[in-house]
Order: sequence, then C-alpha cells, then structure tokens
Amino acid sequence: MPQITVIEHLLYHQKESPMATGRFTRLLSEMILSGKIINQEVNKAGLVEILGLTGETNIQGEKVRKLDEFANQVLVHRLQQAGVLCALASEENADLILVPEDCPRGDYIIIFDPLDGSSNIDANVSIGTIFSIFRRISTGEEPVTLNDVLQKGARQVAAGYIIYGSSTMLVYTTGNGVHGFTLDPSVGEFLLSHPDIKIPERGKIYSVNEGYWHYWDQATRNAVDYFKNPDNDSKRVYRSRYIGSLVADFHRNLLYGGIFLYPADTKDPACSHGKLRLMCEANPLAMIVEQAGGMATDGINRILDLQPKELHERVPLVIGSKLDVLQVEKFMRAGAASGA
Ligand code: AFP
Repeated sequence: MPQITVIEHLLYHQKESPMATGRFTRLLSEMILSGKIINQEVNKAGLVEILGLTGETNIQGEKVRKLDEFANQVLVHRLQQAGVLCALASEENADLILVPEDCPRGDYIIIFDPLDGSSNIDANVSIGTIFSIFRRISTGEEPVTLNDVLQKGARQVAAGYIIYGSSTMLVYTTGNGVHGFTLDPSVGEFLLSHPDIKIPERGKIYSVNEGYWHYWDQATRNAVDYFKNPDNDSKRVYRSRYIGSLVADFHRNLLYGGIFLYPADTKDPACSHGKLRLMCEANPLAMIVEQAGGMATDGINRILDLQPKELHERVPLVIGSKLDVLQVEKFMRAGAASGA
C-alpha cells in the first residue's frame, strides 16, 4: 500500500469532501500534532513523574490524573491557536472556552475528551482522545454562546479519536466513510492503514460492565442475557470483552464487529442517565459507527438525533454492529411498553 498521510488523504479526497478546506486541514493538523505530543508523554509515562493523581476533582466529580491534565492543556493551548475555531469544550472544563479576541478565530467548534479511560493509565491499558467538530450556528458578527455548541450530533462535520495502544492510531470521518491511520514512529507520521472501515453487520462480541447487573432495569438485563444465548442457538456464541476504556472497547468492536453498552443504572445518581457524555463521547463515536455501517442509540433513540440540553449531559449508549444494536432496541422497547 502506498504510504499516505492523513493530510494527503484529506487532500486527495478534496472533491468528495466539503470539509477539505484549508481551514479544516489546519484544524486537523493541530489535532494530529496534539495527538503526537500526548502520545509521547503516554509512552514515557512510567519514566517521568506523570502517573497518578493531581489531587483535584473535575466537573464530572472524577479525580484528575496528571496525564489527563497534561493532555487537556496541550489540546486547549494548540487548538486555540489554530485560528479556525471560535470555541472549544473539554470534558475536563466546566464551561465553554471561547477563543480570546486577540487570537485569530474561525467558525469551527471542537468538543473533546482529552484522555478517555484515564483511570486505566497507571496499569498501561489503551486510552484515547475523542473529538467532535461542528460549525457555529450564529454568524461571525454575533458572540458565540452555548447554543452554538448544543447542536444535535447529526450536525457534526467531523469526528474522530486517537487511540494510544499497542500502536497509536487516528480514526476519523468527515462524513465520507471512516479511515484509520497508524502512527509510524520512525517518520513521525500517521499513515493510512485502515481505509474505508466497515463494521460487520452482526458481531461476535458484547462489551458491558456486568458488575452492574443488580443496578440495571429488567429490560437491560434481558438484552444482556440475549448475548449469552442468542435466539437459544447454541451454535451462535458471543464473546464477552470489556476493557473499561471506551475508545479501546469501541475500536476493537469497530474492527471485529460487536456491541458496546453503557446503560443507565441505579448504582449512583450520576449514572441514572448512563455514565458517558453525549457531546464528547457518544456523538463522535456515533458518527463514526454510522459512517462505518453500524448504529448508535440510547437503547431506543438514535444518538445523533438527541438534542443536548447541557454541555456535560450524560446518556445511555448502545453502539456497534447494526443487527446487535437493533436486537437491544427490541428489549428496550418491550421494557418501555411494559413499564419494566
Ligand atoms: P475514566 O476516564 O474515568 O477512566 O472513565 C472511562 C469511561 O468514561 C469510559 O472510557 C469507559 O467505557 C467507562 O468509563 C468505564 O466505566 P466503568 O468503570 O463504570 O465500567
């Protein structure tokens, strides 16, 4: 396969992609450079004083890790200077970050989770950066407000993630398929390794934290039970795989086929609508999975059609191979109809 970098790939497909403007290319370049910087730090984390907690708690009520904070600072600093954004939102910051008036600005808005799965960092488990890109709704003359950011996922113009794993990969979509690039450390470039990724229509893997079984409603239990004995067919067997790091669980299922669930539960009030965040986790992964031929719902409704009400809103997430997601929907609809 010829060696094609992300930016070359974007330029080759310029005609198909309205996103391939110089300004979008600039934004993606900053994202790529930020990813390389974070990757360097993740790789040497055990050698420098960057493992462990900072002693602070973030907006989600979670303990902040030093690498989390590092990744957030790199992204905010680099992306603010890209000259093409008017606002940024991070999982680590309570409020919207407006690009300062003395910096060049543009019409794009980026929402990101700087280092998802960070509670796994100290144990060397794969983690990732997830991002979602919109265009502002208001015109350039008007001040940017939260309304510019609280858009349905269907309006995303691009979405992607960088996974820091056994190799480092960038996977992204601008609405023309999903493409994966692997970082070649010898040249320091992300090279096209997984063109036009398609998720199998039905998978063989289900990923869910079954430790929460007793905190689920009956419909969720029925759905998860199905994957243990699908259609009472002893020949069709699903494997259970759960890393507890969303990007890693999602990436595996995207490539092999499968379903990931993080349902609502009663274990703690914060998770009564699920744990994962609509804007910086569910929306970008939903755009990617749909572009790859899969589906993403909150159990019943399409994730990309949900109207966000606040920046850090949480949502139940059921995402992956189409037939598996539809299967869960049947149980959830039946549960809703019976009030279970
Ligand atoms: P951390 O970023 O705090 O590690 O949370 C990771 C995460 O948001 C997501 O990456 C996982 O899929 C999910 O939480 C795991 O949550 P449980 O530990 O409750 O299964």
